[in-house]
Amino acid sequence: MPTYKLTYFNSRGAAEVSRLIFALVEQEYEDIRVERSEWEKLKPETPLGQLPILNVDGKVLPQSLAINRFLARTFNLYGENDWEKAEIDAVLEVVQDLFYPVRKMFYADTDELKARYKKEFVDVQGPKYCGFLEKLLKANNGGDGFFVGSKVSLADIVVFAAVGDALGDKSRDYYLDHKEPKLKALIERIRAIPQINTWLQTRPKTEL
Ligand SMILES: N[C@@H](CCC(=O)N[C@@H](CS)C(=O)NCC(=O)O)C(=O)O
Repeated sequence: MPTYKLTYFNSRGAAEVSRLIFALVEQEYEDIRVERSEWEKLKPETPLGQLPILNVDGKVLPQSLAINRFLARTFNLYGENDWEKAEIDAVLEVVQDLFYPVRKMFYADTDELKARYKKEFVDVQGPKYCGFLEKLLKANNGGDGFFVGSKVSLADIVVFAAVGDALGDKSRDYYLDHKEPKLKALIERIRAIPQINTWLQTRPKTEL
């Protein structure tokens, strides 16, 4: 069995989907959390000067989405055939679309702009993209199972991380007080998976 080391900062951020996958499949790995003070020294030693990175038996992979897909393929969470993989990709792309306005809101220069983008997000883009997710979810088994096929996949984990977990308690204000009952129920189903729930209870507590 390969040895896995995941390096990121001490936050959920771009590493949490990978951590959730490791938790779900109960795969041992080293969860390395770099302090900002250590980062300047480590940065030039990383492939792109960015985190997260995944080290697998000495080989180093950058880019969180590549890492997530690699782990999903390795642990059989990336669909049963090419069509299912494409359906999973479609869900991942909706989440990427959802993240554009989220980033705009977080990186706004002034409090006034931040408030404006937050309102736009809560009123317009959040419901739009959560509506897309609800639609895709309902297209499979009426929305009472998972996004794709009959078992949990990368799609469910990514949506859980983005919509149910990314902003911590604030996630509820931003996304889930909307009208997407199936999406809301899926988030709670994923949260209730014992391995996921154990990770959520025991992981380091961080704001983001
Ligand atoms: N597309 C990349 C973005 C990576 C990225 O921007 N990482 C940030 C943290 S979320 C980083 O390493 N910042 C420190 C730096 O650039 O010095 C990914 O998803 O892995």
